[in-house]
Amino acid sequence: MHTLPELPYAYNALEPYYDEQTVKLHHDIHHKAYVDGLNNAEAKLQAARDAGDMGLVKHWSRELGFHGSGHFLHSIFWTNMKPGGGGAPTGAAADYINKAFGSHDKFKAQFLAASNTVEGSGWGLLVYRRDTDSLEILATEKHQDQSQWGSIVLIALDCWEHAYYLKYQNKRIEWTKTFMEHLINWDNVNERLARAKASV
Ligand code: MN3
Repeated sequence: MHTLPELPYAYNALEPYYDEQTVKLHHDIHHKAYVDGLNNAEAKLQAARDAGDMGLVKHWSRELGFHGSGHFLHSIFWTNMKPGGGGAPTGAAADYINKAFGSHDKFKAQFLAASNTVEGSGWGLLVYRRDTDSLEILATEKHQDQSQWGSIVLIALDCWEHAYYLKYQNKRIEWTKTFMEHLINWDNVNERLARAKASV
């Protein structure tokens, strides 16, 4: 069973950049729905195995990919932010960003452009690849399309309208800029990079 992770801060801790109402709805309702959807898909697949009936495996496999990816990306997204966040990358994250993208400014320009132009609902992602020991920026549609197998997510920026519409309305470009300049938790990115590098 998968469970909804607690937020690492209070609902109103990210004000004024991320409003309390959106954080509460986004975490308690939207993220929770992905946890429930993932658990349900796993339960239905177990039932299919037990019954020896594979008739709906195609459907539940799709649900597994969608809700599972939704749960895992939201779990990263919450920890990617902190009160008083933002600024320039630090530590190894800064070194890897400079090496992969040329500079923090160039990284930021590409990451924001990728996030702002995801068609429909999706995510801007910064990922680490162990095979190349390098970083990549992905623009993933829904939670699971346009990804790269083997990527380990370091930054997940939610660009679904539910992530920002109450406060930012249609202005996704302001939401993504605010995330980068006032919310991002570089300590968390560095912790994720260290764990990714150490993973097998
Ligand atoms: Mn979301």
